[in-house]
Amino acid sequence: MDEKIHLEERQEISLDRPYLYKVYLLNDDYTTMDFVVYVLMTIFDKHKLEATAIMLHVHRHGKGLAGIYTKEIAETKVHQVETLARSYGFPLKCIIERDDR
Ligand code: TYC
Repeated sequence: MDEKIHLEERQEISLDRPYLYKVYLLNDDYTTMDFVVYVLMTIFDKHKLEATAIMLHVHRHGKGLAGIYTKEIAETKVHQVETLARSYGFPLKCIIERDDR
């Protein structure tokens, strides 16, 4: 009886709204700072000042938040970043983490 009530509560919460996913850029030694700023402006719709701040945060701390999206959009962003980076010969990497709620 207790278990059933608990399960129903969980279902109600999870149907509420989709999970969101954080997309992080990772630091490396080879991708240029200008390219990372360009990626943040073109793929993550940041203005130059914010893009520069995020890039410097990644450079100093190893990882930085580029944006928060639904799953499919987050996965598309990662693919766009890595495809663009490889086409310029950069090893830039991106990871996704499901947002807490
Ligand atoms: N560390 C790189 C450099 O010194 C710059 C950089 C910043 C690379 C952010 C990746 O996600 C990154 N050229």
